[in-house]
Amino acid sequence: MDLLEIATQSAGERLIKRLAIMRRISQRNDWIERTIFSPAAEEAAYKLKNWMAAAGMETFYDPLTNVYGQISFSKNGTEAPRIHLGSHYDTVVNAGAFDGILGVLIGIAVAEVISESKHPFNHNLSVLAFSDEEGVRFNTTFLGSAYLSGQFEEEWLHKEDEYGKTLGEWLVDRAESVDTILNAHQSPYIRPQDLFLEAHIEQGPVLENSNIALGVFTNIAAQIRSEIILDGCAGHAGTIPASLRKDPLPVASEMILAVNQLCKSDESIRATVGHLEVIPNASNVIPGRVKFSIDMRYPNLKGLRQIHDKLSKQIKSIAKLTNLKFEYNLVHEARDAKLDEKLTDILSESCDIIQGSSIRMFSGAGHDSMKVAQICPTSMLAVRCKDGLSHHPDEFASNADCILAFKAMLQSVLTIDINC
Ligand code: HGY
Ligand code: MN
Ligand code: MN
Repeated sequence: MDLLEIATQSAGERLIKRLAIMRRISQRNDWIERTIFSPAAEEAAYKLKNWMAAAGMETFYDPLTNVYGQISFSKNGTEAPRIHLGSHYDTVVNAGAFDGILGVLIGIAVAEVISESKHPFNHNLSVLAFSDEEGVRFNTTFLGSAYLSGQFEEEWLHKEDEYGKTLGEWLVDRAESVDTILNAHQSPYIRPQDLFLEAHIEQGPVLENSNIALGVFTNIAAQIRSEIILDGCAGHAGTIPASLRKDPLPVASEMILAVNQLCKSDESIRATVGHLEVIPNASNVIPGRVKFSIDMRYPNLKGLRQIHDKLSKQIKSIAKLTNLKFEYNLVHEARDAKLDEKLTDILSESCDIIQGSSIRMFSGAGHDSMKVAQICPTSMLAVRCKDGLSHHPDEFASNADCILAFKAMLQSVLTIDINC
């Protein structure tokens, strides 16, 4: 075996070991959960930074605990165009062990091979570990990738978590001034002259049904998230007759049914009520407040906005017929992303080399790539996952498929270095 093959072999072994280490880093003992600013997220960030440093990278944290590293191989210094690899290291609640983190660890493995093998390389190579793609704490997504690519929005500083603590307040704890955050626009780390490649589990069944390990995403669906708050009056479950109740839960149920009907009406619409809060949430108390989320996806933002308008009107008309206080808040919107054709071709050719074929696919799941694609050429490698399951503890990608994805990503980076 030559140096490249030897380095690839050992980096692949470390990749598998690190996936196992990462799945044990969680803020819960009973499931995987790594939310931005949690002790688990910070433990993960620390490990990732050390692994990047061990790959020979100059490493950084930023105020949002993105972790990133760069080896400047370019003779034009650190400001020359960068090849960014990576994904997110935060997770949903009761998460799987591959969503996001696999792409980060593949990026580190590629950097290790190029660094260790001393393979001739002329680009600045950067690995990114985004801190908040899932948006669990503040119910908005892509905070990390938006920040690093100069797309941070000041209003996000006022978003509260479940304890009422705003992002801005979290930054004070982290000895970061709000100005630092807002000035990041001036010198983002991800720039138009760079490019970004993200490896990510498919989170769907297409690759498994096609009996193929790797594919390439060409487009990512648009997404909208909204939050509905209904306020009535809490009361004693045993003494208040129905006619005197101001119970928000039956009304919320009618609204949630409307969401479900919408989904059934058109298979290309994905609308989900994933978060439902009943307050005070006690069996012998009539609820006083109900909060729930609606997550909507559709191939393009124009169509999604029309569907969302129709649904929100329907929900508002249900609220109007009641004597409840009602709030409908649009909390997040991300336009669909068309990924870069040239990079998609390179990833596809790498899949052909590594596995003898490849397929081009649409991603219904959102990714940091949709944010970064608004700044620089971006594309994504999709990795088969068992039963297409994700956002679930049984989420699974085989060691063999993870290694194939790593090799395809390495192949793509070496091709880009020669041709771009
Ligand atoms: O929700 C999504 O599509 C992504 O997994 N954050
Ligand atoms: Mn996810
Ligand atoms: Mn993800």
